Formats: sequence, structure tokens, C-alpha cells
Amino acid sequence: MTKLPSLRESILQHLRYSFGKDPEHAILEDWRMAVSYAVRDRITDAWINATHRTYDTGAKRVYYLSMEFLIGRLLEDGIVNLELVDEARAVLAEFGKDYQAVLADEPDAALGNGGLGRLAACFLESLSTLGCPAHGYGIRYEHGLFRQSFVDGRQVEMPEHWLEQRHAWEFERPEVRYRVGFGGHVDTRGETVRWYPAEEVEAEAFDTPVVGWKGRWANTLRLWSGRAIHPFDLDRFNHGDYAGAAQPEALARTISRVLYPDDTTEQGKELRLKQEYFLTCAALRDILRRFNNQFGDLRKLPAKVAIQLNDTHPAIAGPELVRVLHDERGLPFDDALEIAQGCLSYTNHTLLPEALEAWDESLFGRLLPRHIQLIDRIDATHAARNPSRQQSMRADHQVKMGQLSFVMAHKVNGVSALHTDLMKSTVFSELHRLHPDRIVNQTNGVTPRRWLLGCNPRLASLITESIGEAWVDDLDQLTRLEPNVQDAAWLDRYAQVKRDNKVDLANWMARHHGVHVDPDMLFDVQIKRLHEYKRQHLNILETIALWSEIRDNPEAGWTPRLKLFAGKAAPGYFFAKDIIRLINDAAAVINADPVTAPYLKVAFLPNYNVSLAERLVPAADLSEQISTAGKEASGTGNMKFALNGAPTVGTLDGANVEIREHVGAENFFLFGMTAEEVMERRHVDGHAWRAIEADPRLRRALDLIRDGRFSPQDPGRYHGITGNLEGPDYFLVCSDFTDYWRAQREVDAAFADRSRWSRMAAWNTARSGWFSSDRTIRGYMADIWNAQSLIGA
Ligand code: CR6
Repeated sequence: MTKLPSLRESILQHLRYSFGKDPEHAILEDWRMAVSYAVRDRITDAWINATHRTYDTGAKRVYYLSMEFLIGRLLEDGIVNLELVDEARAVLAEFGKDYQAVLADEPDAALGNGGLGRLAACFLESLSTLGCPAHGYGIRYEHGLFRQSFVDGRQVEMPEHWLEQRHAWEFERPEVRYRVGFGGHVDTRGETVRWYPAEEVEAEAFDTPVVGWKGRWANTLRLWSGRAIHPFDLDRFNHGDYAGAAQPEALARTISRVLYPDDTTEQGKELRLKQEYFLTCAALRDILRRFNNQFGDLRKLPAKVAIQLNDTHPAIAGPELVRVLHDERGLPFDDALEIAQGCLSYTNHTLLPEALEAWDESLFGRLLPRHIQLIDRIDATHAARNPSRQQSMRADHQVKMGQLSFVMAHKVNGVSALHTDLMKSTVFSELHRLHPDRIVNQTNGVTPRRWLLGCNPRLASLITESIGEAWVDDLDQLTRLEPNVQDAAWLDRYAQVKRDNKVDLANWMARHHGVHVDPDMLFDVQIKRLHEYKRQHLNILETIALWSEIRDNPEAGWTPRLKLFAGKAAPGYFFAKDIIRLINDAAAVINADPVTAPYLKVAFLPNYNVSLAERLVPAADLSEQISTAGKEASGTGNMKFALNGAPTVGTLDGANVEIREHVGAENFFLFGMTAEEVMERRHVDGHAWRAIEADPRLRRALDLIRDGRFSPQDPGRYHGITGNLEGPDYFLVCSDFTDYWRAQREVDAAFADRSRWSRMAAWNTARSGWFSSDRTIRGYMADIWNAQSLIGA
């Protein structure tokens, strides 16, 4: 291995020889690219070494198949993990460049919708930190999640073009291409079955190295891009049909053109199914090629290959693997099935019925005619072995991807303790009865490198100064802060960190959004996708009720509060978009009220993404995790806030339950019905009306909205929302309102006592170590993959 020059030398060399600039003429982007290349060179060494190690040891490899990887910006990740922060900052300062501005110049890779995609990104980083040989497989979308702006308070979506700016991280692999077929017919001659697709595209690989802590290991994120097999139709060109000549390429590229902007409904769209098969087919070919080169004997596959299905999106991997092993490689069907099950495992991320994938069987059969036959055979085999089985993978003229994934997997996991229990008792109750050892829990986690060390350097320094730096890859060490939490002087420093972070955020909001806030207010933050189950409308109702109450009695000693929101709504989810508009409309009225101005401000920041989260999380005082119990599978934002010292106001839902257990009930503001109570309350006739009758504050807030107080030119604008809340109120906003109000007033009282509040916040930090994604990945390695770490091996 060649010895690399100093970081300074590397940067200047890249500036000159990769970008043809000298420091005098380099623009910000040149600097950002040169720094990125210098960092990438260092990552590349770790990466190639890790690959050699994996081959040399013959270790088992983990493959994480996911339609989403919400990786965000990568430069800071690389700099932080290679411990180059001070050096990079100094080099840039020497040339008069601002470190933060250089980092912020990088496009934010939004190849995911929300929690599921961000989880996949945290997992990749933890897999590298732990030295577990792994690949992420996904799609290289040309357009990630849309950009959001507000026009008159309404969400407007604009395309996102992250690839238009240069970025440094991917290595194109033109030599790694696989054909992916669709449609056509199946030819059966006795035991020999062949699928002849009607249409074929090529998947081309692009590799991004993902480096772990201290650069000890790096794994690969391999993203597939659609290409035409014969990109250019010369015949059509020669006949003057210039547009037609380029058509094959345009069509093939469509497959990796855009990310579907929804994580909570199943779209049933043909293109989406094509994307799912495109990813899965290319990934499996790649996995088998690598396996064949190294091991050959297909019966060893489960010993050497673990394939994790991130939700049902890549569930077609089950029948596809059986097809390759049985139809193409000639293994008996039962053996093919057993081998596939030995490799595959499946993570369920939601119990929402509208999000459980089910494909129309005629569409599915048309696109994947051999796979639907195999699914029926898998289903029949499973039914024959389990005679009491009632359900099927094929019901209501649909193919049920959850059922398929469960049957094809040797382990199925939920993402929090509560969610896993509910999986057993609801969606998968029958399959759980038949396979009682299959479902396991792996509570989600977040990487502390990005979500503390990177995004909150002040807190990270205080922690390192107090207990040393071992916490960075051993987050349980945070409990060693417990004696500090009892120490008033230390707590003052802890409080000062939060205060400085809030000042930074306040300045940034003033500069970029014209929102002026006092950093001494309580920063109350709800940032996540918009969804009725997440109940942003409960939050804005309480805000409106509070506003009315302050107006009634401005001198009552209110705790000044900033209500901050951010999040995108799926473009076709009109109710969620109305909630955004309502929050913006209410913000305009409330923020203009001189009576309440000292005590209440509301802001909805546009275009929520990973980078904005990194800005908001360190500055939050209070974390809003207020979903209807039983609906949020886990949540991961909740963990980021707790770790960064923002206590939660929340329901007993998802991982909130475990957060409360870890940080202590006295450091968590609990409210609302339990999942069980929710299920009962839904059956109570007129539950919403009863709740409204019983609470005049709720009554008044709803009246203000319905009577057009926030939309005077268009008083009926929010009748959809008020009608829903006063009527079916499926997510029980009204029923939980009164208790939410009570919890928020407890928050007010607690925050008014600053030292008490700092102590609560610090307990949250000190006891959040369990929510590291390193812990989660260790759990998958031990309980699901049977994979080993190669660091130190
Ligand atoms: N929307 C869950 O809703 C969970 C993540 C990651 C979600 C959320 O509670 O934390 O997955 N589910 O496990 C899906 O995307 C289907 C999410 O992000």
C-alpha cells in the first residue's frame, strides 16, 4: 500500500490534478471535492484491506437489501470517522475557507423517505464500525425524495437532483452489469422450466464505500442504475427518427429514475414492482457470482451468505432465489427452498394495514410469470407441512408480500419490543403459532458517530472530557456520566452546551428563514414525515389551545415556547398536506399576535432532510413522540433526541416504551392511552364527541379552526380536518388531547426550574447508550445472521 501524503498535501494535489485549479481560483465546490477526494483516498485503503480480509478468512457476508438508503451527506461522516476534523478545519482555514460551508456544499443524498431508509444508513455505518463484512444493495435513484417548499402555507413539491452537482463518493463499475427480465412466458418441459422474459434491462453497479469508526473497516453500498442493453437504435436514427433512436435508453433508465415518495401506503404501481425486482434480481446475481468464485458448493450458501430483507420491498428475493437454484442451477425444489430460507430473513417495519404490500395477481403474473408459479408452489408446500394453516399468500386476487416474506425467512424481526409483540398477536398471529421461534425483536438504534459526535460537537467534547472517548463505539459507557449528572457545576456546562446549540439554530433560522426566536424559549420539536398516526394535528391543536389560554390570561407566568415542526407529506396524501397548511396558517396568526408573542412562537421549517435533522436535534429541548399507541413501529428520531438531551413528551408507542424504561419515568413526560386502550376506545360510540364535550379547551381550539380563524378568506378550508376529528377520529386525537395538555403543562413547570430541567436532559443522555445501532447490529449478527466481526480477527 502506498503511503498517502498529509491531508493538506492530498487536498492541494486533488485541487490541482483532479480539478485543474490552484487555490486562488478554486470555487467552493472545487474545495469540497478536493477535500472529499483526499478523505476518500484514506477510506479506500481501509476498504480494499477489508475486502482482502473478508476473502482471506472466508467469512460469512451479510447483504442488506433495501429500496431506501437515506445516507445524507457523507463528507462529514468520513472526516469524523477518520478523526480528521481538526486537520481538515485547519487546512481550509489556512486558505480562508469555512469548514462548515464546505461541508454544506455537498448534495444531500435523499434516497429514502424516512425512518426505514435512515435506519439502513445507520446500519451500514455500524456494520463497518463493528467490522462485519457486509454489502448494502439498493437503487441509485436519479431523483431522491422531492424538495419541499411552501407557497401560501401549502406544500409544493419540486424534483430533487442530487446527481446534478458533483459528488465524490461513488465508483462506477461498468464491468458489473446484470440483465433483469420482465414479462414474457414460461416454458415447461417435464421437470425443466425456463422463463423467457419479453423485456430486458441492464443493472449497472455504482459502489460507495462506507467507513466505520477510526477507519478500521469499510463496507460497500452498491446501488444499481438502469441501462438499456442496446442503448441506441441506429436503424431508427438512420430513418430520421431521432427521438425514437434514444428511446430504449430512456425506457431502461426510467426504472431507476425516481424514489417512490411514500412509506406508509402501498402504491400498487407497476413501475414500483419493477424497481423491486430490478434491485433484488441484480443483487442476488451479484451475491451468487461472488459466492461461486469463492466457495462454489451451493449447499454452503446459508453458511456463507445472510440476506436481510428490509421490509417486504425486496421480498421477491424468496422466489427469485428458489428460481435460480431450482430452474437454473438444477437443485431439487425442496433443497432450493431450504437453502433460500437458510439465507433469508425479514424485518417488518409497520403494522399499518395500508402499508403491507399486496400486489394485484394479474399485474404480478404478467410481470413475473415464473415467480407467481413458484409462490404458489412455496405456499402449497408450506400448507402441506402445516395442515392447520388457514391463510395463504394468495388471497383476494392478490399476492401477499408479508406472508411470503415470513414463510421464506428463517427469522422475522420487529423493530421495538412493543412492535414485535403486536406482530405476534396481530398481522402474523397464525404464522407465529406455526413457527413460534421465528419472530425475534431487534429494537432499532442510531449511529452515535453521526447523531452525537458529528452533529453535536459541543456535547461530544464535554462527554469525552468527562469520561474519555471510549463511548464513541461503546455507547453504554455513557452511564459513566451518572456521577456528573449529580454535580451542579458539570450540569451548568451541560446546560451551556444546549444553550449554545440553540443560539446557533436561532441565528440560522433568522438568516435562512426570517424566523426570529429567543434562544431562552423552550424549543419544542416535532420533526418526521407527516402522517395522521404521528398526530402533528394533536400538536397544533394543543398549540392553538395554548394560544387561546395565554390570550385569556397573559400574566399567568407562561413558560415561553417555540413550537418547531418539519416534515414532508406524500404528494398524494391530501389530509397530511392540509395539516401542514393548517400549521403554517396558525403560525402566521399566532406569530403576529403581540399579546402572546413573548410566550409562543410557531415555525414550520421547509424541506426536512437528514442535514436539517442534524441541525435541529442538538438544539431541541423537548422531543414530540405523540403517535397513537400501537402505530409507530419504533421511531428512531425519538432516540436521537434522547441521546442529545431532549426529554420526550410521548405515548407508550414503539421504542418510546424502551426509552422511558432506560432514561427513567421521571425523565419522560408520558401521556395518552396504551395500545390496548386504543383498541378498546375505537369501539366506544362517539368517542371523539365525548372527549370534546369533556374538554372546553379542545372544544375552543376546534371551533377556532372550523370557523376560519386561521383562514379568514377561506373559512371552510379545514372542515376536512375538523370533520374528521369530530367524527371518526380513527387516530384518537381528541381522546388523547386532555392528557397531552396535562403533560405539556408538566413540561412547562419542569422547564421553568432550569437546574431540574438540565438534570432531566442529562439523564436522557447518560442513559441512552442502549439506543446505539451498534447494539442493534450486534443483535442481528448474533440472533439472525450468525455473522462474526473481523476486526482483530
Ligand atoms: N415509517 C416505521 O414507521 C420505524 C422505521 C424503521 C417505519 C418507524 O416507526 O422506526 O420504519 N416503517 O424501522 C416503514 O417505513 C414501513 C418508517 O420509517
